[in-house]
Amino acid sequence: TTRTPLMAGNWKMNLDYKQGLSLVEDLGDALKGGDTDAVEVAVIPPFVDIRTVQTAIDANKYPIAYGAQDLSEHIGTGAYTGEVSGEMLTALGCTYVLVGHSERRQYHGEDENITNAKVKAAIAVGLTPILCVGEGLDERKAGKQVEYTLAQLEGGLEGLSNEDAGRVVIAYEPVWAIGTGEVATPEDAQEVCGAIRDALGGLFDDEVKETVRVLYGGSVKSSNVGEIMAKDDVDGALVGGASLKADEFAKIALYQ
Ligand code: G2H
Repeated sequence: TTRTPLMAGNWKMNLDYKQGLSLVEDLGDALKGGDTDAVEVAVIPPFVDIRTVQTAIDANKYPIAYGAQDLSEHIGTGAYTGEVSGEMLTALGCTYVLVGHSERRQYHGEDENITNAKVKAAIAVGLTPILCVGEGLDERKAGKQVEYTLAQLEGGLEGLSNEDAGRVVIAYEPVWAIGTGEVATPEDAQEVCGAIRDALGGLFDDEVKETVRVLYGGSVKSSNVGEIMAKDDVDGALVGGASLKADEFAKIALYQ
């Protein structure tokens, strides 16, 4: 395919700004000599680390993009205590923003409406949303993983034009495989990632179907990334725990 793989590290609620600085510097070093033209490497730190990460990446010209783990669904400015707007993130040079991660859905009550509003808020300011979708253990046991995941996909992308949909990244993360050490098999990943791509073709035009990157997430590490990336409809990885170690994440990112 012509889709450039995206290897994104979601730091979650880990690393203060000094620790984040060390990690991004170590990652920049670890990526040296690797073929970073063939992949896009991104880090997704906590909000309070982003400025520091930006400064280090700019100063050292590291081949690393970056983004945020969340954004407000409100556009512009306003009395929304605790919220961070998409504009604030673009001002920091962010490329990406996670939307609808299972932890936001589970612990912060983010439903389809909020997720859809956040996707739109991201696109409105030129950020690339990484829309996270995926089933839990109950749906998986019932064989409903495709149906459940596609419903989240459709809800998250509702009302988007072809042009806007073409800019989104989708991350398929089976919730039962997140941070648990359980990994979906490459075949499990391909089944749902392929279904996502087909569904994109039904919801939007063929160009959207062919260009949108579909990532896999859930206990990805250097020892399993190769077989997952070998699947046709997997265009990258969203990595949590294993992205907190520079050498390990560099190995994952340069999986070829
Ligand atoms: C899934 C993933 C990254 P982990 O949440 O978003 O985390 O790799 O720790 O399972």
